[in-house]
This record gives sequence, structure tokens and C-alpha cells, in this order.
Amino acid sequence: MNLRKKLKLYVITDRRFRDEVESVKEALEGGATAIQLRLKGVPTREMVEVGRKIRKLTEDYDALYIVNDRLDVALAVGADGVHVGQEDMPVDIVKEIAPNLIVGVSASNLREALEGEKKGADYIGAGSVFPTRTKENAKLLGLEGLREIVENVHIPVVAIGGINHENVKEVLEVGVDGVAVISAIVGSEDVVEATRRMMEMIEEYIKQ
Ligand code: TZP
Ligand code: MG
Repeated sequence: MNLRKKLKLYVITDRRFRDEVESVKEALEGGATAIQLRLKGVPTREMVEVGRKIRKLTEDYDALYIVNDRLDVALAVGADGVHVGQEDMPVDIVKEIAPNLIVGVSASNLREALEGEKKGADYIGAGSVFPTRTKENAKLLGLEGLREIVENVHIPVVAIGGINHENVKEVLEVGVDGVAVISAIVGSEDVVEATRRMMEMIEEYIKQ
């Protein structure tokens, strides 16, 4: 599997905007290449239930499937990977427990990105590139901070935070491997169309 290619358009669920299964179906229909199940404050039992439905959908569309924060849930639903933040399970320990899982690490500065890479991360989620209302207390990385990360790490970099159809070109010009989006897709009226339009713009910049 070519991970870089699969990270192009990484859509993250958020039930404050829309039901997970519904958003994933539509995002996949619109051409999303990766899906992240992100559930905050939801009982584990429910995470596993929803997570298994999404496994089936992502398989049908041959999309990458990542679970946010929770290694146990990622394993229980047969996801392709897990995404950990700076306060979650350290990436080297995730790799010890689950050597076959893809592990993504959030970085809001170059130091965190380099450390994630050193500890064995497969990709970096770099952000917040722009201010966002979706995540409370998201640290602002900015386009220049993003550029610094892209220029210094060797693993794929996915940009996140406040990315929409108006500003995505600025992000792509930096040379990222993909963009991760919540509100501009999952919070839009027409998820299929919002995904399709974003994917078109991405493909103008990322040819391979
Ligand atoms: N991590 C950094 S910013 C962010 C996360 C999960 C929120 C991204 O959401 P949106 O709506 O695309 O800004
Ligand atoms: Mg986290």
C-alpha cells in the first residue's frame, strides 16, 4: 500500500456536525482517500460498534482507516492505523504493541514532528494550520510552521486545522502529502459534493 497516496484527502468524523456512518459513506462517495474515526466522550462499546461499520465501508472503497486516540479501539475494529496526540500513548509503545498498525502523530511544531518521526511514526498530522473552532485549544502552527515541518521530516505530512475550499491551495503549495478536514466537509450541506470539490483541488497539486 502506498501510504502517501492514501493520505491525500483525510476526512475526520465529528458527530457535532453529522452522524459518523452517514458522513463516512458520503465522504467515500465523494472520493476521500482516508477516514479517521474521531469520537470524544463516547462509550467504548459504542465506539466499537460504529467503528466496525466504518471498517466495512472503508474496505468497500479501498480507503485508509485510522482511529483517533484509542489503540484498543483501532485493534478491536480492525482499523489500518491509530492517530495519537502529544498526550496519548507514545508512538514507540504503540509500535511495540501493534507493529503492523500505521501510526500517525499530531505535531504543532517542528520539534514534535521530528520526535514523532524518530519514535517510529508513519506520518505526521501537522496543525493547526489556520485557526479553527472545531478543536478547543488547538495550537496554531501557521503556514510557515507547516513549511518548516514539510522541509525537515521524511515521512508523509498531512496538514490539519481550519482548512477549507478557499484556503486549501495555500496549504497544497507548501508541498504537503495530504489535507485533513472536519468542518469544511462533514459540516457542509452536501458532503459528497464538498469532498469531490476538495479532491479536485488536491489532484491539481498532488499528481502521483
Ligand atoms: N487537530 C488540530 S486542528 C483540528 C484537530 C482535530 C480540528 C480540525 O477541524 P477543522 O474543522 O477542519 O478545522
Ligand atoms: Mg488525541
